[in-house]
Amino acid sequence: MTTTLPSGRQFAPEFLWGSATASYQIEGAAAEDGRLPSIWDTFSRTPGKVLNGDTGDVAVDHYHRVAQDIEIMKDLGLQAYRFSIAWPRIQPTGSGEVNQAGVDFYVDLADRLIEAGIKPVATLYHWDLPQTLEDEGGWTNRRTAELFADYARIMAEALGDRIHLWTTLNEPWCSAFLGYASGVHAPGVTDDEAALKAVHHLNLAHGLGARAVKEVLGEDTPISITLNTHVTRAASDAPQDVEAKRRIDTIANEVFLRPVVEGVYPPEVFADTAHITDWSFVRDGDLEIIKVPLEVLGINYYSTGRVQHGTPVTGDGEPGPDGHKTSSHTPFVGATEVEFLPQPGPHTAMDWNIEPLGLTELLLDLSKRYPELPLAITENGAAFYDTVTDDGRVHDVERTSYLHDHIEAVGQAMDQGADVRGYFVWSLLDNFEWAYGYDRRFGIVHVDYDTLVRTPKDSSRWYADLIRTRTIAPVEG
Ligand code: IFM
Repeated sequence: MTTTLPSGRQFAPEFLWGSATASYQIEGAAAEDGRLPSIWDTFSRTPGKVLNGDTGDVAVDHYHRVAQDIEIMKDLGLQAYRFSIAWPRIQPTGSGEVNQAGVDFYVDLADRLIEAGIKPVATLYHWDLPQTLEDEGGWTNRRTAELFADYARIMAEALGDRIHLWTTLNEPWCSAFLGYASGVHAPGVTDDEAALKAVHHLNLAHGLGARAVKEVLGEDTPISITLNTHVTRAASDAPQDVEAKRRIDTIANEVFLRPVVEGVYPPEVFADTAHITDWSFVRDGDLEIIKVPLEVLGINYYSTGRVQHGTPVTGDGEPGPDGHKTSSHTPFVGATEVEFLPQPGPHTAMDWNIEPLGLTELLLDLSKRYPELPLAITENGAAFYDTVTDDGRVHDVERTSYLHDHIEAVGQAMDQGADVRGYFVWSLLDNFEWAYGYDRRFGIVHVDYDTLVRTPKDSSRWYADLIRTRTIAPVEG
């Protein structure tokens, strides 16, 4: 893939450049220092759930290699590092006593980052729910949201003012719908009503967790949530296709955006899902709790989708045209007559189409809807099957081109008025890519999974230059 958008754009000095990871995907040390299993430990150990039977037991051993990984971040000149905290390290059973060794790990991480001049951006939940809580219903159980607030309070007390930006949840859409509807993610449930309950309890957890952090650290503490807002287009202007897109927008985006930003659920979702649930799990006062002033809205963007009126594509684990693994159940609950269509290429190794201007479109749409709400790209990046070549390097020109074009796409949105504050590459390191195990590599730093040796890829050098010069350089090669 070559670049399709121009080079040369310069970004303002205050624009924040970083990279992102998540606990279960990189830490390893799954049974160390008091950590107990999360739903991903259980899921990945269940035969057939993760490609090649891979697990996060070792991952890339970040737990033991923090110092080395921070040196890499320093070399790249990262200004911020977005990591997630593993709830099962902090409260191994999800409630009650605090595991001090787990807390210490993140306090030490934050201290080392600050010492290295890198701003810590902490996500409280990136999918590793303590298994004990799942045994009691997981996100279908309102108590999980209440316990999340206790956990958030513990971390706020421990980390204090070290954190530049707190993020409550990463991509609650995946937790709810891939976890409880299509079941291709942990805990692997296929029950539409459970998924809708999970939606609400995740939203509630966001509100309760954000409020707990603010109670401890003050009203002005910067809070965010990260959503993987789907950019979906209708295959035609035919009313049925337009309605298909509307259904996806509702269940993929609006069901999180509207409560979090506006304190309401989109009324259409009640009609779309009336055959599944009456939503009586939403209690008086919940929506007021969920709406918390945000410092920024985090956006994760990778590709786009195209839909028409039709039958949802199901299957047995192959990547589907909606960008996710297929299962017997669609993750798009309530979108009963919607068919995702294959997207034209180029594609990444995830089979996701590469469409940088979808990001411009998304940022403009959000900033038009919510002009007072700043945005940050909390994840963007691409998986390819990278290898270290004889010269000891990884010539990942496709990834570099992807980053080049998407960062320019952010710039184009900013030209047209979008208030975007920062950009985080997904991911710093090759890592455990959930149901795809270690097969697909997203890192700008290569990890040899046998030796755990880290090799910065060419894309990381290009990104380091961008951070240093604040200018998008052309991609060579
Ligand atoms: O690896 C994931 C990450 O955990 C959440 N956002 C998408 C990434 C790529 O699939």
